[in-house]
Amino acid sequence: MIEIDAQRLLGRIRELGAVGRDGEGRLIRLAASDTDRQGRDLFVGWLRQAGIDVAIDRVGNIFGIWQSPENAGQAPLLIGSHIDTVIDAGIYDGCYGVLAGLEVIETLKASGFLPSRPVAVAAFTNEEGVRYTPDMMGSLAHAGGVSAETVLAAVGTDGSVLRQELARIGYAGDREPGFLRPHAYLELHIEQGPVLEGEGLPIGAVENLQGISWQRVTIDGVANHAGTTPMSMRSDAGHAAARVITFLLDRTKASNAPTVATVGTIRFEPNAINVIPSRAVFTIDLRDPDEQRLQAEEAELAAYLEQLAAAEKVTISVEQLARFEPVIFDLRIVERIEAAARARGLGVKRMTSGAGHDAQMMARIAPAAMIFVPSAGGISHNPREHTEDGELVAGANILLDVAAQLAK
Ligand code: HGY
Ligand code: MN
Ligand code: MN
Ligand code: MN
Repeated sequence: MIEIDAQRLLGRIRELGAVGRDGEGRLIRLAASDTDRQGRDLFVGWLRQAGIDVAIDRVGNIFGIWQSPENAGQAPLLIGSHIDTVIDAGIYDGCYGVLAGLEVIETLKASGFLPSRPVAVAAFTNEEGVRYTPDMMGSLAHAGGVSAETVLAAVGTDGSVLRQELARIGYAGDREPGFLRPHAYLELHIEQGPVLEGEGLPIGAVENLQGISWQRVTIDGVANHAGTTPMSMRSDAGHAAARVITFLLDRTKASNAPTVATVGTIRFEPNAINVIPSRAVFTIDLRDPDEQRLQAEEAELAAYLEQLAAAEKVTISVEQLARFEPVIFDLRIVERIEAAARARGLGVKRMTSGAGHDAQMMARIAPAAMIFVPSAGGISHNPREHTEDGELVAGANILLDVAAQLAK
């Protein structure tokens, strides 16, 4: 059995993980930012060093395509993920899968393997969705779920426009999103949850991925004096926001369904210690593997907002930032992942992905599946994100084995 070059992969993960640190050492490579450009340049440099053709599409998705005169024009096997990060990120989320895809291509090339089809690796734009929404934006465009024009018109949380930012960092490519129609899609990713570590298993064969609903809630009340306004006479946007957050999180905590809810951002206006907030703006991230239950939770929230607006004498508006249904991956590929793990004597289990991934978009246009490796303490989107070197190498070797089968 051929093996990936462990030191080359681990070295690149660390080298990319050092790119985009702020003054406090936090890793921040938000989509189409200067630090994202640095990460992209590093990855493209490695592609070119490896003699792999580079193609960039209009929304900045980067593709490295290993093809020969014999197989060019065949639908490629595509291995992908992302190298943009959240704020104060770990070094593995997304980057591991992109660099393992590059590693697999270099290893197959060096082994003399002659694939019947091209093998490509993708780094998709704005998977994290922190600066521009929705998340998984580049892969959604590639899968035809949103037009390039809509993506390029996206306005960021900092008021930037994605089209201009991609041009500014030199990644406004010339290929149309979707120019590459994959024969199959594979994504290797850290689990970002506690399941594999909890069961002492090195490999996850991901068979499905939960639905995601992102909403931005704006509550408008009346600014007033904190000292002179009786409690009964307030239209307090801050208190209304607190009640929504408490309703939502208490409800999901009390439920024994797998629904998860997160309020990750909030701001008050005018945001002054002695002024009753006139406005509260916050985001809700609601997820569930079951579409019906996710819709039911969205309906419960909408009903609560309606009655709360009357009770608190405020107005409430909701903007849907992203909405993706649950996804079932390709069972034949899931079975190949399981068999490859067992052939290497590695424990493996089928599992659901709690996180969103580019694979959920690629599953719209090709048979797709994911491979997970453990996350220490189940921690991710946090600088303490960690996976052992041996686990990273094992996952990349499973990716290698399944890729060789699908590209044969
Ligand atoms: O939000 C997610 O699950 C992904 O990391 N963008
Ligand atoms: Mn990720
Ligand atoms: Mn992430
Ligand atoms: Mn993801």
